[in-house]
Amino acid sequence: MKTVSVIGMGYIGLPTATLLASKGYQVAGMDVNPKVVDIINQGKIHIVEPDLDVAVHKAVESGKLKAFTSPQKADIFILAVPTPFLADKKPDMTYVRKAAESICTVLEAGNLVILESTSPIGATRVDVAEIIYAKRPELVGKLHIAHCPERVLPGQILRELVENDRVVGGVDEASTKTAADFYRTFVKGEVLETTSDTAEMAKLTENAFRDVNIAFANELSLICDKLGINVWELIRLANRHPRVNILQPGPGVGGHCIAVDPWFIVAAAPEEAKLIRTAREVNDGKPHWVVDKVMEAASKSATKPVIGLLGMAYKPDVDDLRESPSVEIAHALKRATNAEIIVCEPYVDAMNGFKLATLDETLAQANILVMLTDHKPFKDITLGQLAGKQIIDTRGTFERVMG
Ligand code: SAJ
Repeated sequence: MKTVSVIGMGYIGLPTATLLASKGYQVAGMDVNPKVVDIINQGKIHIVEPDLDVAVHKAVESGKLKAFTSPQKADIFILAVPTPFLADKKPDMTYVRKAAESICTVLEAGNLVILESTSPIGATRVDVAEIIYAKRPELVGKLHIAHCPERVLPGQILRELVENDRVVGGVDEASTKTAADFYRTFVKGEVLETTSDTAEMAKLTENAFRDVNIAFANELSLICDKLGINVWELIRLANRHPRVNILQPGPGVGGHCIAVDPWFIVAAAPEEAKLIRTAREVNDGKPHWVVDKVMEAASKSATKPVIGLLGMAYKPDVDDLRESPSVEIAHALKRATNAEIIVCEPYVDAMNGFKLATLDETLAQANILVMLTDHKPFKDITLGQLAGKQIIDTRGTFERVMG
């Protein structure tokens, strides 16, 4: 059985390393953060993802997964580091380049290097292959280098890692084949072969597709608000058409993927990517619209307004606050009003700038209640608990309660 070194022990790297360990690979997980390495080596996890704690515990206990702060020799290297964007919305490839550089000291002829991070077109050739070959010119033609974008949905990572189809694209045909064969050893879905450029674009396209569709729902929510139409009922009805499937409006689009990746397409083809850019702008505009609605409610409040914000994570039942529209709304409200703001986020212990309240405290104190992230515990809120409050429901959660 081959050895695998996974660089980056985050939301993708850690579950991937764990899955590979469970399939019998000897896996070294590498992370620059010594605290993360410590936690993993204790068989524990530093992120929230269903069932991951048990799987990591098992993998570490079996001796198949061990974490390190420096890269270890292996047959296969998987780079799973973040690719955020810069202030000008252009991709920031610093982490990928650093990860590629970091493995140069341990690479050997015959190794397979896979970039899993969502990346702009050309990154596998330029930010991985060129970087490695500049440092290790004697390895030119002796490595296999490919892109296989991760496609898993946070909250369902362990299942989707195995079940989803994968797109694999090498910098040359031999790389494509070698990388695809590796994925076939642990993926139940189909492994589809292409070039590294097309694999990069495929991943960006998937997320841009979802972003455009969410933007459609968000735009509808603004239109319906203006026209006095219940957008949730409208979408339910329109979706009864056999070829219509509208997504759900929300407070905006968050996370480190869908709110980021479409910009990589815009950066690559700014003239052509009109719809993709507009969708980003529509979704980025939604939190401001929510803030305006809350301010309007506060101005109408008969008593001193106390604003209760429910859910800070970027989507239901995860603990991830990155690029979360709810967090943006909380900070914007703090800047815009002197009214008391109560923040409830059951999945995290602390949040910058706010003291977190329990759901009971929030329901007891707030007279303006804003549903931002519809976590499971919020779905049990009853009509009685909403009585006498102004409600701003960005997710349609209270529709069921209020009818
Ligand atoms: N959202 C809505 N309305 C919807 C669906 C989602 O407002 O109807 C919002 C969510 O609340 C959240 C954001 O969109 O703020 C994104 O959530 P998501 O569940 O759509 O997606 P992510 O960001 O958690 O994961 C996406 C997935 N991509 C696609 O579904 C095309 C996942 O498969 C990718 O692997 C992941 O991005 C990634 O890492 O790129």
